[in-house]
Amino acid sequence: MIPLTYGATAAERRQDPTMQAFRADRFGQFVHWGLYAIPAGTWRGRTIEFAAEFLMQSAHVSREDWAALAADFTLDGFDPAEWARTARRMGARYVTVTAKHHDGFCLWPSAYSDFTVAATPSGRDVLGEILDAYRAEGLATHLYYSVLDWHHPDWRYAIESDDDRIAFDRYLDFATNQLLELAARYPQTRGFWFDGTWDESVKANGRWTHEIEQLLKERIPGAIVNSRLRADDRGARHFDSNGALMGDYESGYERRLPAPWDRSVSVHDWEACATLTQASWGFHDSAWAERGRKTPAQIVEQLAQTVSLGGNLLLNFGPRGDGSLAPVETTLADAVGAWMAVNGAAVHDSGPATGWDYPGWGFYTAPLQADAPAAGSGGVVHAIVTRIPVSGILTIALPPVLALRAVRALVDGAEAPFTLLDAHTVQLPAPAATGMPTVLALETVPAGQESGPREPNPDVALV
Ligand code: JFZ
Repeated sequence: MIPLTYGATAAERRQDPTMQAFRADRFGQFVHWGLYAIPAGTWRGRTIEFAAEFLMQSAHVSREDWAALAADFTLDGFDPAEWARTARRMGARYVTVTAKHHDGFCLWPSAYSDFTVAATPSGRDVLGEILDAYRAEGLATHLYYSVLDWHHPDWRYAIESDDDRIAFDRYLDFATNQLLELAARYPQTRGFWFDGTWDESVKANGRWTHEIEQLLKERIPGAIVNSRLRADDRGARHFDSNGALMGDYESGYERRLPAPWDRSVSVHDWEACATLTQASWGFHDSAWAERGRKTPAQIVEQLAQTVSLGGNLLLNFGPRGDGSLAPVETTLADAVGAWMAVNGAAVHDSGPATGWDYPGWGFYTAPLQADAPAAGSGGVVHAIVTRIPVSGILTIALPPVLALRAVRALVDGAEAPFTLLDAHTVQLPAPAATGMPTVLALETVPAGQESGPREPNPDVALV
């Protein structure tokens, strides 16, 4: 064991109500919105095929020219209630909003910066309006905060001189002030999603990352903080030099997921974030961004894989410069939402199905229970079928302690006939292709009790 002062603070995963609620939510909406949504990937006629929120850097825009965009932040199509309804209909249970991204522009009227919504034509507290709108729809709210800041003169990428150290210490005071300001203004914030922490300057300040996490948790008891904030005494990130997770959940999965069979990841909480387009988080108005745009079925497959491995999925939306949602994003949200309305029981309040091996044709999820019953006690496991075998046959390998009593499709409650190959292996006709994953509720009982009485399955919405 390497002795550490600023390493991991908890040996076990959190089990308090706030953390349990976050875990059970499973599906969140990420919102990247800021000045970068106005040029939307094109600067002075030149489209840059890179993430829109990086345009200031990728198009070599000066601070002054970038700051001038604030005059065009006019909110002409801004309707946060519509964003929130879209997220709720989609089945998201929380939202993470970019309070400040790398360009330093603040969506709230921060007392510590002159580069905020207060300097835009409306002068409104845009962030506060967004958070209120989501809470009105019943979603929990988290704040994204970039420590990296291209606008602030004291930001440093590395500490190479005494002057750098003095400037960067001032910068960290500024960031602390802003974060405590956010906690004071928006005390209903459930979590903080830190980003822009990968540079040498931050890695050399593991102490600050530790202290700000503790301070935020003092101000907002139960606040949830992602691992991306953290560095330890030696600059190790996410996991400390002894391999223990820092922060409350791992936030390293970005535009990728753990392998479907890799159950090792479910020993801690984690959240993956995903883009709808190829690689832009902010709105990118271009043919380039449309290449590789994900379909509803792809999103649902990612969600199923994530839940089966004990993670959350944070799905990104990038509203347009005027504050309206692009129709292609609302259409996607509604298609995912239509699937969730029928099959949400396999996602919400669910997690890995203990003892069930990855079947290849999809994913198993099981209800999260505070007092998890013994693995052999039976109950419902959801089979989310994402890859229909060409044989047309679905094979289910049951954990040896369980027997199958019935299989029902969530979409219509219809019971599917199945055949026992041996005590633990079952075959059934694969569901018909519909373009979206089919969810089957597998009703299990302890092995030896499979002929017992049948009860109605409360997960099945009978139509
Ligand atoms: C960061 C930001 O730079 C980006 O604009 C967006 O906000 C995203 C959610 O986070 O981008 C990253 C951060 C980490 C990795 C890749 C891109 N990573 O660990 O691979």
